Amino acid sequence: MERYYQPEIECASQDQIRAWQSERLVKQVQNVWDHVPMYRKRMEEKGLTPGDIQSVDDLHKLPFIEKDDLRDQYPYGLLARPLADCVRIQSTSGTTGRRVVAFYTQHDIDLWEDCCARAIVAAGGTKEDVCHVCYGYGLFTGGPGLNGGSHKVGCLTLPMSSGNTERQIQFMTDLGSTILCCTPSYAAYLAESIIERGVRDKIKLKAGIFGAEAWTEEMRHDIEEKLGIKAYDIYGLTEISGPGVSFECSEQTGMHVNEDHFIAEIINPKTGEVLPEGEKGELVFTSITKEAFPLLRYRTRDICVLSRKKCSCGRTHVKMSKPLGRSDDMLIVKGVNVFPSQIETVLMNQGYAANYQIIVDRVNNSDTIEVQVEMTPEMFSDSLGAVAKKEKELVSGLKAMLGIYADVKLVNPKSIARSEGKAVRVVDKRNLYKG
Ligand code: DLL
Repeated sequence: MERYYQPEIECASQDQIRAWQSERLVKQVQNVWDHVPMYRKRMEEKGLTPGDIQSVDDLHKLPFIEKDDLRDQYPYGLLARPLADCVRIQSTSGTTGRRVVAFYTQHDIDLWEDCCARAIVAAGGTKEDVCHVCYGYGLFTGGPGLNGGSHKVGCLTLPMSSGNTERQIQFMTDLGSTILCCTPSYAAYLAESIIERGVRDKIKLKAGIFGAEAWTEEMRHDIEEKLGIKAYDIYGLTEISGPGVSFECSEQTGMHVNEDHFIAEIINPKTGEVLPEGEKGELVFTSITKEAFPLLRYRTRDICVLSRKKCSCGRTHVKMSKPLGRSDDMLIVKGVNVFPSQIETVLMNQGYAANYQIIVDRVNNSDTIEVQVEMTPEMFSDSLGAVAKKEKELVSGLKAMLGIYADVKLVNPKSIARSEGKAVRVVDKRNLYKG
């Protein structure tokens, strides 16, 4: 079991972690200076040479890099190794703009899978487990990452990929899956389907490793209760490797960043200033061990808090909070910042499942926001008056949370499309009127 629990690394002292980071950062800076023209140019523009970066304390001197830089350099501009040394590409799931592709040498694949293996072990995984992976396989990193991690732990791995819920449940019951890996929205859908089919007592799941999209604590409790499991969060992004950049342990109070591979910083998204531990801001990562596609100070757009508080699991690597939203997912409605997660919290606190959609529009020059949420099956047979009362309760709950009026529409059960991957919760019609 302990194969991928590496206490000498995961429980190392802060001094040791800093020493590893400094040594690896210095090497990585020299590497990109030598091999990636864009980095050399950016550093020169700031009057920097590799010699200016002596330790992690100098990290803040380096320029940031952003998603647009990756798009501009598409496809090969940021490669730090000859293409012949690369064995894989993966790509982001973004639907707008040019896709971003990331390259991996075999060493990069290995370290990525090691990170996923650590996540599985932290969720209680051992070689006795049956690990059911229904993240998508292919260009998306979810399936390949957790698949590789599961192999390393020695679990029996079911490479299910996403979709075909009937078959997922069949295999889950026939083969006794014990660990489920998928997006939280798909886990919620699977839970709903398992209960509907009356096979809850036939499943042997004990843990779920859910990530790739934002989900609230309320949703965690709902899934845990419906499936009778412990649900662990896992975070990552294609640009930095994929899932496993950070993962939750038994304490379930944030995700340990694999600090021997990635340096995390929190910055003020407006000014770029580095913020002290405990302050909320944009998460920035530097990959210090990657060969093919190393990114220095990559702005994730995810809004988080970092904490070095002692963790009961013994791991010492810094913990990041669940992303509190993405700076580019935040909606500004009537001048007020609205995060979809705030809406989800209100819905789930009032007993609804996480099947909802947020529709933002502009009518007569004023923003409107409508939340459509499915009635529970019990409510479906209620009188119109009872439904109107429930809608009112939701409107006042949302007003208290967001500070603005949001229209609420209770819709028929099952009328909102279920997602097999990342759920699309927001339809911002205002974008249609732009340009
Ligand atoms: O979503 C990698 C992944 C796969 C992570 C499976 C976890 C599990 P991308 O498609 O590149 O990669 O999307 C990365 O997804 O910047 C976050 O905004 C969001 N995200 C990822 N994990 C979480 C999470 C994969 N646990 C983007 N909570 C990131 C909230 C998450 N958001």
